[in-house]
Amino acid sequence: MASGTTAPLRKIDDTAAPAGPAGVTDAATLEFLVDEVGIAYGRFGDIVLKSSYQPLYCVEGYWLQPFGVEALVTGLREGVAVRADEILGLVAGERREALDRLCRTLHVRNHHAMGLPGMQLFFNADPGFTAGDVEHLAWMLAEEGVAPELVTCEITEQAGDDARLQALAAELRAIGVRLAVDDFGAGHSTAGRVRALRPDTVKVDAKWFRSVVARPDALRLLPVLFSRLSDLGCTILVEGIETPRHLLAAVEAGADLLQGYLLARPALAGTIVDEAPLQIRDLVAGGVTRRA
Ligand code: G
Ligand code: MN
Repeated sequence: MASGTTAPLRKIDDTAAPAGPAGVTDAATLEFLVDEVGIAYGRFGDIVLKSSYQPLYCVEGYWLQPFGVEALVTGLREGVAVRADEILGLVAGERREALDRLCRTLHVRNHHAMGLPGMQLFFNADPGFTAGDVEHLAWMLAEEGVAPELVTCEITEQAGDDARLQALAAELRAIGVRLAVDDFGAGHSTAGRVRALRPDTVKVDAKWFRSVVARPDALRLLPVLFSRLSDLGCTILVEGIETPRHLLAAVEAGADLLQGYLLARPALAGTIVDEAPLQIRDLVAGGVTRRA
């Protein structure tokens, strides 16, 4: 697939749905399309699927330096947003896998088309990610010319078989992709999972983080937790930074990486990503200064 060109409309999967929930989507086709300016998007029945990217920042002294993006799925039905988990919940089995792969294809292809070759790409993968999905990912990265070491798979907090997750971590590493444990502190994203998987990055769950920030006794222990995670070889990303208080608490506790609405919101693929660093002092004061 050459990026930036208008590819012909291509159906990627029109097999009949296996025993999924009844509804119009059972018969719906999945299509991969490219718009007139070269942005890839998908169609699943009456839902248009687009990729959005939210910038991730690295803490460097008093500055936050953009170093990557998390890719997210935006669904639109007649212009109204549909949540990604709602869309994925519409189908099961092979069709869900095909839908999931379509979303990843959009993320990788549009990331490539962004023209920021050094930007790292993070995206979600649930513990059901199969060896076939890993193979498909490796093939797609090669096809799009995206270096696997720029890519991080975030394993979500859902339940998963421990042995399978360990195998998945090994499979992802074997193709050169990095691993994150997403939503640490929520669901099954526990210290046990971190010790078992030894991810490159731990993403601290936003809700959990806020509950810690609200309790002075818990907040005092945060640097200890972060340094233990660092000792395991993990970089620490705090998500859901919405206020100056969240920002300062994360930086003071020793977070390496940050994500949140205070810094940048997700934006649809095709929107220019601002590569300028942000100054912590100005974010705290309510303004934003760009370094020249
Ligand atoms: O846990 P995960 O990495 O998948 O989180 C990504 C989700 O969090 C996305 O849906 C994104 O829009 C949302 N998100 C990102 N930053 C913020 C934030 O500062 N506040 C809230 N409430 N949600 C956020
Ligand atoms: Mn995530």
